[in-house]
Amino acid sequence: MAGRFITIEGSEGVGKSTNLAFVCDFLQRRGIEVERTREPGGTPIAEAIREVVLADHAEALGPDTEVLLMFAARAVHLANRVRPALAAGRWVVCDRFTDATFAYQGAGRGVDPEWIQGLADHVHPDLWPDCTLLLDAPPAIGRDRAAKRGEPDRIEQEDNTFFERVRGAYLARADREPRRFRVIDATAPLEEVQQEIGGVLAALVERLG
Ligand code: T5A
Repeated sequence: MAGRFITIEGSEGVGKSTNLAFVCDFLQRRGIEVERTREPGGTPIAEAIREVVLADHAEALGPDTEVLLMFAARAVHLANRVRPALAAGRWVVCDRFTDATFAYQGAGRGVDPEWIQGLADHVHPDLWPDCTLLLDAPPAIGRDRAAKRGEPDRIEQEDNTFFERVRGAYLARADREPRRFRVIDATAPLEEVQQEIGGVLAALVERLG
């Protein structure tokens, strides 16, 4: 049986990595084989592209280049990691996917969403997540949490209005695709957030497992 594809999205520091671990653990306890991964990244080449995208450079790295790098990383990640895992029947749990490109490069940087859609149609015409958990919180909360971890990367250095646009774009996408998205209030204490995610996953395993 083909595997399932679950993604976790949200603005900086909302708790994606923390809750990704919870999701994997929840599924594994139910006997599901899980492949945990992230974007940009997830394979050696895609991780190398991630370093280029997130590092500070003396040379300008414009929005179009950012989009193309995200899709270059995505193409190799899908080919060498995600699709083989799905074909082997594993559930792929991925920290960010194409929704992030619409939110960050589309709404954040002002790149034409039709162009992003065209690249998505080319790179993964047949593949969208079965379920996307959107962790939602005002940017100030996520950025406070993320700041405790250390120096911000190139994208984390953007201002609050950038992250407001990112948040707005995610919520708009969730509104348009209510069957795929589950919006989780990430301002709640972690225990409550994970209780809600557990409820979503239990229903998902029942429906898709
Ligand atoms: N990107 C990515 C694009 O621009 N376009 C794309 O197409 C893609 C795929 C890297 C960057 O790439 C960009 C977006 C990003 O800028 P990333 O690695 O996902 O993406 O980077 P971040 O969003 O920066 O991820 P972070 O690791 O910063 O944040 P997380 O994973 O959301 O947060 P996490 O789990 O590390 O939690 C942060 C802190 O908060 C605490 C945790 O314990 C931790 O200390 N916390 C809570 N505290 C209180 N209450 C809760 N409910 C909490 N939940 C977590």
